[in-house]
Amino acid sequence: MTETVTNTNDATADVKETKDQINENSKEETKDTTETQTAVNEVAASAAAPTPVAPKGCRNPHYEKDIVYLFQFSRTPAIVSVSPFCLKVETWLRLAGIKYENVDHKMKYKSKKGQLPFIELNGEEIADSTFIIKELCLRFGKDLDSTLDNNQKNISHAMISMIENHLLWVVNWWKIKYTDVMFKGYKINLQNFLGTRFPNSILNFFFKYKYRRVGLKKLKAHGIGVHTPEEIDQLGKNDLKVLSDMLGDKPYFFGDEPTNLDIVAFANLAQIYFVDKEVEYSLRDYLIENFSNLVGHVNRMKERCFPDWDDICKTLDMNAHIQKPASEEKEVKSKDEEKKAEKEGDKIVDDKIEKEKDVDKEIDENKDKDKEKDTNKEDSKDSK
Ligand SMILES: N[C@@H](CCC(=O)N[C@@H](CS)C(=O)NCC(=O)O)C(=O)O
Repeated sequence: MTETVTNTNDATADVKETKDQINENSKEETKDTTETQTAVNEVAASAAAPTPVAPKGCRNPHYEKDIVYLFQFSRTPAIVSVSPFCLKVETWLRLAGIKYENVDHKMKYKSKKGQLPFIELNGEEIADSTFIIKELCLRFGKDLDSTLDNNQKNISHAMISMIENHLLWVVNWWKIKYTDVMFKGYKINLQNFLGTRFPNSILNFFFKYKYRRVGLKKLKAHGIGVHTPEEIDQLGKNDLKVLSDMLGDKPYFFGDEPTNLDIVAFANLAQIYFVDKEVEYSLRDYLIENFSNLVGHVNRMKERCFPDWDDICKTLDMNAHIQKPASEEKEVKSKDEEKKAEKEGDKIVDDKIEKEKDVDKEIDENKDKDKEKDTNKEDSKDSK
């Protein structure tokens, strides 16, 4: 990251020196003053330009002007973001061609609204995917819906509402209800996800406990949580059918170019489609078997917006889109090796736990057998 906060003292000294030099020269010769004055003005202007002072609470004080700093979740080997809202913002940034950096905070921060994603732009926090996109659209003049007529805009609004307030909750229900399966489905390694060296078995236990406890309450509050699994599954299938019908055989929902609706649809369908095939997920199977146009859409968006998708999932690099100096490349490679070692370490711990469980089971069984023998002895004594 480039340091943008310039040293004002040095700059002021430079200006003073330049001015003194020019004054000296002007005493001797008065010609070329206009040219020289322009140079002075330029240097003075650069020194007088206000040094960006990070506002209080800014998480990334060494920001570069007009670069969007995105705070989201860590990568996983199956999907670049397990949050449809975060994936929506990153996809939008890429499609709009706006310079951005992900802040690799390992879930340390949340917005003032208590959620992810949020961004910082010139030191200012903007939270919530919809408000982020609205603000960036205004500030950078990049409206991806600019070609839509009023009717299309209304349809887009209604469809986005359906996806984010209904389909997303069908998927959230699955993520919360089957946390273990979800972890496997996205190949989440909590050590890497949270950036800690605590053993995964302990992290899994606490994270799942908290995630489930909070999640189940949210599902109830939303309303989806009161239905049976079969009913929820059907609700999801209904939404997929609507999306598939609306898309038809067009490459994108409103024609040849993607708009905000394509971004939201992609960010949410990806959560279903990229669940690892090793894991059972009926909605994913239904999507693949029945809606080949939606599958085509997900892949089209992935290729267009994330040509580095596979690379990201392999390296878990938050900023694969940014060219790195050679020294950092090496660091990424050694991090890869570290991750591999961590994985192997986890397997050893998991195997050990399994073995310990077997030993415990054997001890319990032996205890039961001993008890049985003792009771039999007692019984035979009594009968004698
Ligand atoms: N309306 C928000 C929703 C964001 C949201 O629900 N984020 C979730 C992750 S997908 C989150 O941060 N959850 C943590 C929490 O609510 O405590 C948006 O569009 O950004």
